[in-house]
Amino acid sequence: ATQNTKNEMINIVLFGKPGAGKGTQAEFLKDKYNLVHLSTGDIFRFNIKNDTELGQLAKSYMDKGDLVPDEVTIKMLQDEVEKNPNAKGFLFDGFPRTIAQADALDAFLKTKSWEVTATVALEADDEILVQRLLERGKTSGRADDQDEEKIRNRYQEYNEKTAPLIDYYKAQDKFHSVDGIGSIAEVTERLSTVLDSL
Ligand code: B4P
Repeated sequence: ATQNTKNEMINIVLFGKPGAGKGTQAEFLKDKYNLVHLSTGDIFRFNIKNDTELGQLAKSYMDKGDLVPDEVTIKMLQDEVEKNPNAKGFLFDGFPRTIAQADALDAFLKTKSWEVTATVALEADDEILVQRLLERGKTSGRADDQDEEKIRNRYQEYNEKTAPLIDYYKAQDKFHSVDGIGSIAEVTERLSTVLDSL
């Protein structure tokens, strides 16, 4: 396990394909490990709901199932970290999603003498996940969950831009993965086993 020597700061990256359950699991993990939960997807959706400039920009990408540009996402994430000066650690949910975002995160944390402690990935088959998202789309009102074409595009974005992060974190010896299929409680239990070992 990697440790931040300067302090007890624990920074976890929760990783996985669209619909893998990152947001679902983060709700449990943030309380259990006393981490500040930062979901870039949630922050974008909050901005869309409030019709901010950032929200309008993000919406044009998210509605198609495209990733929001790196500069915008990175700046937003850094601002959110700065808003939590007393955090004991962060749970990054849905960020980073590109190598550029991962590099920016490493560089940014380094300015505070922090680092990513570990990345935990939720593993699941595309077909199961597409079904989950279509199911959610019936009630979520999320444009990106509504039709299969947009959902497929999100998987393409994932495969092209996000999947390379697996090797990125493996090279740093920080990559862990757990089976994301099973009940929500079972998956939380598997994630906890990894986090407790850090
Ligand atoms: P996110 O909000 O991160 O959404 P996600 O990948 O769809 O979902 P997540 O994995 O959190 O799944 P959830 O728990 O909700 O991203 C949305 C969009 O925002 C992106 O496509 C992109 O456009 C933009 N964006 C976000 N971050 C970005 C970044 N860093 N850079 C650029 N763009 C970015 O679970 C999904 C469903 O499965 C739910 O309905 C849930 O109830 C169900 N479920 C969960 N666990 C289950 C289980 N164990 N069994 C059965 N069902 C389960």
